Amino acid sequence: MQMAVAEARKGSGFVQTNPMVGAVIVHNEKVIAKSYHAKYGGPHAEVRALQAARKKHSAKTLRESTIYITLEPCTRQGKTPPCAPTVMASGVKRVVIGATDPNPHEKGRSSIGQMRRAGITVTTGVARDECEYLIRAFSKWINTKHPFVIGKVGMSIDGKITHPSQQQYITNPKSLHRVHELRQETDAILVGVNTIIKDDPMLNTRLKRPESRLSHPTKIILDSRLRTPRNSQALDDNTIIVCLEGVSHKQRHALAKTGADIIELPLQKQQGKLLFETMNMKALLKELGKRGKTSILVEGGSFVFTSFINQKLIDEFYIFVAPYLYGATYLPFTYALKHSVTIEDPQPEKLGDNILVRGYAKYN
Ligand code: AOF
Ligand code: ZN
Repeated sequence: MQMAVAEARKGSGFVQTNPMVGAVIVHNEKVIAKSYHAKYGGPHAEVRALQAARKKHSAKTLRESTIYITLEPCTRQGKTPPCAPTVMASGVKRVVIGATDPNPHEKGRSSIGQMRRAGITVTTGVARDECEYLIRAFSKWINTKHPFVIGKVGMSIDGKITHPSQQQYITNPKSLHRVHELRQETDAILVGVNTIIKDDPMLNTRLKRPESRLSHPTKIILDSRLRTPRNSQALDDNTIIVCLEGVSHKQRHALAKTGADIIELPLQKQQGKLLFETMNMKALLKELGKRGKTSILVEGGSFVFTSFINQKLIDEFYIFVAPYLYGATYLPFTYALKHSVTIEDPQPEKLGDNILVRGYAKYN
């Protein structure tokens, strides 16, 4: 199943709004075929793996084989025919499944029962945590139509996200590589306008692989009063600028010329008073979900992290910690929080001299 998870990950960046899925076929303890869902709308993982096995092996071999699939086979005609009948027709004797299908359209029509009634031995829940983790964005989006939100921060041990030498990254190249793997996987990357003004980042995916195998997330800039400089590197037709109602038409027109899409959110009021500069992030997530964004990576800065946390909207944290103390002069990860956050079951990972701590957020 670990191998099936690794197969699934090969579809990273190309399958949304569908899930990443991998499948491995084993005969006499030998892998005879493996495959994955490679492209949105394309054939599903288990069907591709079965096709690959059939090319090289006899029907008899298949009848003696086990197929490992990270996700339960589907039962509905979607963009492709249902997979459960194909799995049953293949004659495999055993099916091992990681995660059950969170798709509400599949609820109550589980293929597990169907396959068992057809005489196949079905085992479920193998490496369930990894298999569910693989499809966490899909699970949230398919059920709520809001994207899954990952908060990614690189900081010193004392929680600072800026430091004395502005030119250099706080975290090391290994951490940076993980960040680019995250960008490859997510549909959008979100930053505040201050980050654009100060750093002029490109916000693209940089991994050592051909351009055709790279996926660049849509760049989202939170910019309530449209202060984004027109020559910013991040501006192109894969950019969304989010502003508040009432911005200047002239400025809006000028920024739209770069190809960027501009979303205007309504002004918020509390007890009849206007709340300047506060954006309703939930309204934004709804808008992004409608546009088919299943996941977004929030990359800061402090004001953006604070707003998202105060509105309880970050689902998972990726916190990269570098071995420095910078002191009070520099910007903190967050400003005042309305409530504390617990990282549930934190998963530590050593990346050279950096430590990555990741886990789901629980708001207290
Ligand atoms: C995938 N890839 O390998 C598997 C999926 O519209 P369709 O036909 O592509 O079907 C999408 C649904 O199929 C999806 O919501 C999920 O429930 C199920 N399984 N989907 O994209 C796969 N096995
Ligand atoms: Zn399917």
